[in-house]
Amino acid sequence: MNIQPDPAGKHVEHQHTDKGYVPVYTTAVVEQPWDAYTAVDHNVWAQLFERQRKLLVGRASDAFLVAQDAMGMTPDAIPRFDELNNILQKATGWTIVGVEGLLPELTFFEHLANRRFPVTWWIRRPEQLDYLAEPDLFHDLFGHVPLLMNPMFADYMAAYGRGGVKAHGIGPEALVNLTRLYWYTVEFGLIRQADGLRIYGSGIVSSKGESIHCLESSAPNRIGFDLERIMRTRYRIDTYQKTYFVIDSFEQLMQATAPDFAPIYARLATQSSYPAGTVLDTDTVYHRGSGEGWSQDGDV
Ligand code: HBI
Ligand code: FE
Repeated sequence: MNIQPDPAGKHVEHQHTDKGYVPVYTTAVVEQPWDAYTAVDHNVWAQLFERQRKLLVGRASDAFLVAQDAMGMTPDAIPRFDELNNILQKATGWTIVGVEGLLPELTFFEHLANRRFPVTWWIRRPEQLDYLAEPDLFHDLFGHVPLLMNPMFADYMAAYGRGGVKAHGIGPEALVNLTRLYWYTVEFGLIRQADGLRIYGSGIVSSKGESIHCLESSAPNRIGFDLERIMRTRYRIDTYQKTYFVIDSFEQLMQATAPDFAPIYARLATQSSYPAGTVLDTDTVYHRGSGEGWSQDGDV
């Protein structure tokens, strides 16, 4: 961990993870400085919110859209964390807490295990509208927070946090395996609905380009959820994903993460990991059919 003074005066520790360099800021929880947001900040929120909501019709999962509406989020202004917490806490016991940015993994896991989701308090600048390297308020609030209204997903996220605290105690390899699970579900997951594949991953729903790419491009693979397959699959943080994993339901996600992962980590430690674009003959691969149709391998 090398500590370098950050231009903004915050101490930034650079931490090596599977994502390469992840800037890690202070672990402090901060109050949302709502009165300090400028008209430019509120306008960035409004532009991103309206653009994504238009894009997500027919692309985001029903569960995501229903949850976001239930949160009462609008493009009118950056939402107030305390108002969202009144709604969220009643629904699933989760609350959001303001932070400076990415947290050390153990701190992050401890928050999740206690049903607290850390939300970056600042929003990107207008010139960063289409991409920025680390999660800002829009990525966290628009992308991650709504699904915490969904009881099953909310339970999964808390279980994930408990698993993260345990993995941290086991060691760095276990952590890398578990971070891949977060990446390919919470950040970039797809879910199968009767009317086709849909998005639930926060990294996708908060990204204009990837909301389209993940379902409509012929480039990426779309592979049925398999816990150990995911834990063995590397990923990149600076490009669109080469592979998206598809769950059937949040119940499936919850059941898959119920068992103790220690024996899985032990098994994975003896096996090599897969490059992000790998397709195995044991994979269930989804192919884009005509129109809305998606077919799996072996479908007639
Ligand atoms: N910190 N604030 C914040 N938000 C995240 O999503 C986050 C984090 N720290 C670590 C992290 N995510 C990932 O490495 C997880 O896979 C643990
Ligand atoms: Fe995220």
